[in-house]
Amino acid sequence: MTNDPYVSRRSAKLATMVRQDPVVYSTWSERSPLTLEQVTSYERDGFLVLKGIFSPDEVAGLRTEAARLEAGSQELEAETTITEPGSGAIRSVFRIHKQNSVFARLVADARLSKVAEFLLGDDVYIHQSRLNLKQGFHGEDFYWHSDFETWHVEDGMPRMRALSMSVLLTENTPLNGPTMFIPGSHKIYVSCVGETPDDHYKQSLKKQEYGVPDEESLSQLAKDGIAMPTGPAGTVVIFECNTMHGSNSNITPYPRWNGFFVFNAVSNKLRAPFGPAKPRPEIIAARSAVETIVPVAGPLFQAAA
Ligand code: 6CS
Ligand code: FE
Repeated sequence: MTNDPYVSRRSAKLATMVRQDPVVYSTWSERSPLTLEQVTSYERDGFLVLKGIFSPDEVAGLRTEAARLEAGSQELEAETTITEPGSGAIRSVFRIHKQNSVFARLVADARLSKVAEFLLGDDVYIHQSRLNLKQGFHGEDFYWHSDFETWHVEDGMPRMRALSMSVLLTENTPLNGPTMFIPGSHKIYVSCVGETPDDHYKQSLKKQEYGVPDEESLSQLAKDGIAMPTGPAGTVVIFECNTMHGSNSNITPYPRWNGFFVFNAVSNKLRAPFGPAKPRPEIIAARSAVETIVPVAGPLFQAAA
């Protein structure tokens, strides 16, 4: 009998269970990198929107770098680029913090990393990074899911002590498929049905079909509403690893490019997957190359000499 409190994809029976882990692992003080109101809001809702933490020049620099990558100006590790099942347009570029110096600097930035350290109550490292380039006309949806359910079952992430920071690289409007969150859903774990297929990630990163919550559970979670944060490039949306989220397809001409950077507590490093025996590759889940982040203060881009 497994003593895994977050069993999923093990039976044909659906189940939901109460979260067994704290949401915020530190006690707030005047020295915390967030206000008490922000911490309270994040603990209650499972996500938090930060606007205006980067200067217009920094935002422009991030946007330019994303456009360079999208235009294919940088050679990327082949298997890190995921295309849309329909059009073949680029859907995601994984492990971007290891392939590109601008995003390597971004994840270390104190304005992000120190917030992650506070919320996770530990030193942190990047479990996964990706640019999700939801292109105009061709950007397809990301169906509802809990990231933790996948990272627990397929990557062996022991506990809910991780969070994602989504840095908007183009404006997210109600029209071009922003990420939607179900407030409070992080406090309920939805155990999914179905056996994880071998090499599931080759399919799931294009369109996830296992580890997908059932409609009854989703309807129950969403009974008090769904939130859809929008904002200009440079907005940061922090969301807890178990917050139910998803996004619609983008049939507008306006690209929705977002960077996603997953901070995991170093005390929560990956073990053997709690589902399939074979761990997912390093490009999706850092397992051997785990480097504790050293927060870096100052502007993202050094002023030209
Ligand atoms: O499987 C994963 O790790 C990825 N899948 C989704 C839909 N969100 C988290 C992550 O990018
Ligand atoms: Fe996700």
